[in-house]
Amino acid sequence: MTQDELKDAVAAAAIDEIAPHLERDTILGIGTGSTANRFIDRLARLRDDFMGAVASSEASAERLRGHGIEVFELNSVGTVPYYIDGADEVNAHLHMIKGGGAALTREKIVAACAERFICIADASKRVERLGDFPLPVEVIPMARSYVARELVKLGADPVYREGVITDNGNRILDCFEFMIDDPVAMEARINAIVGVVTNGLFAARGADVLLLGSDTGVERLT
Ligand code: ABF
Repeated sequence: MTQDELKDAVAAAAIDEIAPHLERDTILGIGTGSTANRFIDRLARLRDDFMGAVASSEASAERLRGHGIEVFELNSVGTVPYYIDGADEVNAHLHMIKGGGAALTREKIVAACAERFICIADASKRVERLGDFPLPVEVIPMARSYVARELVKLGADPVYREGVITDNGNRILDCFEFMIDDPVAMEARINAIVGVVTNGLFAARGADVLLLGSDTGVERLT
């Protein structure tokens, strides 16, 4: 199977996972990226079975509206029963690196408000140790150089993602050469640097369910 077919398979599996639980007043949390897009496209067929969605990016909000799915502000919703999103890397503990698409802060906020986080990914995302994928860190623009120096002290090689401004008006530093042995501890250490808005480690609040697509089918890991 191609990577696109695997993404389709996990998107379909996520629909199967949530469909029996949808009610007329359900509002879902929806992530960002090409795997999440496939989920959104399939969700369109169920749009009369639930109320709407909270999106983790402007791009996903636009795609949802394009399918006639109402998009709500998170502040008016409170909690969502499910957050469905992709990942850049995921380990056996369902800790993830996310944020390759620069939407990490909103993704982490919606994930924090979710009762269950369903991660959908093809097998290429599954790793033993997080860090081959450069860890994104969203920073306040004036703190960019300071935060980069602090990240070097932690052992990373941060690179400014030129030309990218996040949905929140901030900048991204990508941490290369940064293998992460203790994702929960490192998430907290990076968050403690003044000027950091969010980092792309989703470990303190990892996924509850991983739907992982490979040539042998979709594996459900918890
Ligand atoms: C979001 O989309 C991000 O956190 C992650 O960076 C990316 C994964 O994208 P894709 O599904 O296109 O591989 O989930």
